[in-house]
Amino acid sequence: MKKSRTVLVTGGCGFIGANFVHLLLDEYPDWQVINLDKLTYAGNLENLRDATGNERYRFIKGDICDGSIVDGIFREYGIDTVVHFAAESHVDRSITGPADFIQTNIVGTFTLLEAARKSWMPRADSQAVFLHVSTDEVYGSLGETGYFSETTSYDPRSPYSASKASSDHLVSAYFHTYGLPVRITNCSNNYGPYQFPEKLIPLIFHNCMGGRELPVYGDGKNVRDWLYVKDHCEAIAQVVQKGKNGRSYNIGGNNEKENIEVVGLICDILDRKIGLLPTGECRRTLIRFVKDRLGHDRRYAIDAGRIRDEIGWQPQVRFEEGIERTIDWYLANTDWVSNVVDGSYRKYYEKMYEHRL
Ligand code: NAD
Ligand code: TDX
Repeated sequence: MKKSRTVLVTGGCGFIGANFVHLLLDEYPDWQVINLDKLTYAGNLENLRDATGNERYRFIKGDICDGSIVDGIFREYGIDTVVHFAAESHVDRSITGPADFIQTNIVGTFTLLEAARKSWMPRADSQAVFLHVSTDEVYGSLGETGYFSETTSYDPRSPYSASKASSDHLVSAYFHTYGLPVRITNCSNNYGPYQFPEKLIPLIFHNCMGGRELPVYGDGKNVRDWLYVKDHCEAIAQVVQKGKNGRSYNIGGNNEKENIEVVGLICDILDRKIGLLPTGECRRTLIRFVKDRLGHDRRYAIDAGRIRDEIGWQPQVRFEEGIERTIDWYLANTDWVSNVVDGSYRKYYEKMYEHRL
């Protein structure tokens, strides 16, 4: 039996957050969702167009670093669950401009922790959960062998992963110091609907559609462990319900692939689904090896034994199926992609949704 909850989702207009809000509205009928999102370049109200008018859903435009907004939400809605996605999430942007990453990922997480502490402590309701959504990148880079487990030492290499590692440490500190009921999930690379086309898979899709070059960093042999986004969202919902406070859970897809393999596969799927390029060539001819990302982590791979054994979660969607589904979604939503790429998504609805506490 799923208990009723009032969930503050932060960053619900981004890629994983929007998929998570859809999951809750579709499959958790007793859960109310308050979505706090600043609508940075990565936040898109189009992602939650279907939720408009749903009485279990409320959107609030605001910054997680703004203590008065966050405190007001806890007071007004009686939040008993926080699922914290909001972050600056793109490694390349963290290399060229780290300041926003420090502000949102560290100061923003701190602001939310303080609001939860003031609202819930010293005696938090037994149902209260603060779930911090984090990444496997906090563990650094693997060589040819081995896996990240929850006991692997933190060794972040980019400003992005360092900011996420800092926020993970703050979250843990609030458990040890104040007894705040926190949980952390560290997940591998996600793919699926609504991913911003700066990330590898949607970027390659978009460039393939326009017959543009496909940039592959370095030798293309860096390895990522890909997980279909709906599997990640279900894992998070399970950790909210069945996880233990003060504990972290690694989430992964058991699906290691070299980048060049992923890029080649997208080319092949598109050649098959929509035909060759107008020149008669296959899309693999668009691949270009370009200058490597600074500090590019070589390999990520997750040991997801803890969440499997303690919570019973395992990925359901095989990569071959998930990538077909993802390409089909992007093909059916070319307007979504072009609105993002030409910037027109920024104009939609923003004013309509503005809410002052
Ligand atoms: P995203 O960049 O697509 O979305 C981030 C969302 O947060 C956007 O809607 C943005 O408007 C919002 N946001 C940013 N700064 C904000 C602020 N100061 N206040 C309020 N809202 C703000 O990110 P994503 O890929 O959906 O990732 C979500 C979370 O999951 C992040 O914490 C990320 O570190 C983590 N994560 C992502 C992946 C992945 O593969 N994408 C893997 C593991 C973990
Ligand atoms: O144009 C590209 N060419 C390329 O070769 C891009 C954008 C990426 N790459 C490579 C870099 C990585 O090895 O592809 C791999 C995947 O890159 P991204 O999609 O940028 O993801 P990554 O850097 O691995 O980080 C992602 O997964 C972990 C998310 O962006 C993070 O938020 C998450 O924590």
